[in-house]
Amino acid sequence: MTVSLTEIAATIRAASRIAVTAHVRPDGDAVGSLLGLVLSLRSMGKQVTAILEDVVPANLTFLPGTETVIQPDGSVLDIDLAIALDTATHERIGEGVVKAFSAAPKLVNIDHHGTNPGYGDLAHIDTTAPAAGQIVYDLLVAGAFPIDDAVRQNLFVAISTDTGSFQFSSTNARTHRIVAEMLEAGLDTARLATLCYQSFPRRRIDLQRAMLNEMVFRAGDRIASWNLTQKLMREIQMQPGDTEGLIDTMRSIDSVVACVIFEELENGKIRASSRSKDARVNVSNVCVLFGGGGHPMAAGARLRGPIEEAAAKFLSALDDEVRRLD
Ligand SMILES: [Mn+2]
Repeated sequence: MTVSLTEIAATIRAASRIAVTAHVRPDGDAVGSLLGLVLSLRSMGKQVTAILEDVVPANLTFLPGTETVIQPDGSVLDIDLAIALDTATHERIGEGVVKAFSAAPKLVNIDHHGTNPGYGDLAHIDTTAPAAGQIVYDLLVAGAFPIDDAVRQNLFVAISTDTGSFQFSSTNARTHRIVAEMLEAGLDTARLATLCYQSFPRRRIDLQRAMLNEMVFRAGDRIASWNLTQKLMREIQMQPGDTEGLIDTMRSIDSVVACVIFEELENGKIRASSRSKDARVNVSNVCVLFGGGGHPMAAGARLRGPIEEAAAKFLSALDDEVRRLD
């Protein structure tokens, strides 16, 4: 059951000690929607903890407020309200954050993933929103909560990164209206776009070069995939956040309708990160087969290693999905 943003705003207004989190391995939408909400609530005088299981990746540390984000230290937070943003399942907030939230009398779940089961005491799941940041903006409007430049910077980056710079089909009229309001309020969107898309470390380009050399095609060049190994990550000293947007290069190839990056994690598991470019090809359905999920055109799953075996299994299921086009 999805509750209205007005009801969630009232719940937030009634709380004084609040903690906000988002998913593990946070991306632009996770960090941006988290800090957009946190900074607004702090300027209302609320005592707000911003907590993420994993550190904010280096490519996002330009966002105002990142220096105030903490990681769980094993303790349980003394709060009236916990909020999870952009997180499709409760476990995806991370083990440490689950524990930190364990004494919270109420958990609010705000998300845009269709596979979100609606966990928590109050859930607002809007699959028409292209980014959790867009829902947070509408929540701030619904509650008449303060929106200043720092809040706008965070929510703009959340929306921009999750829509692929307003390219993906999930981008809607509301998305552009929100950005228009931000521009009217004086937000420097060009500066933020430069920081997001024109400021890659050389290390990240080395990673991209390896991908271009090593990616493979199948299903008549309609599927592209790449295995990102621990060996390569060590060689180029990869940092969290370096892979963000990398998959879009594969998706940009004309014949490609679906693409996947298989990433070898430190624990030996394989993270499959998949994208589709055709509404008839639903990569979320494929990820669900392996216990994952997400959006129809952007989804992920974790598989057992080794990487070659995980890739073979996933790609064979993806072949079936792409065959829908025949
Ligand atoms: Mn998102």
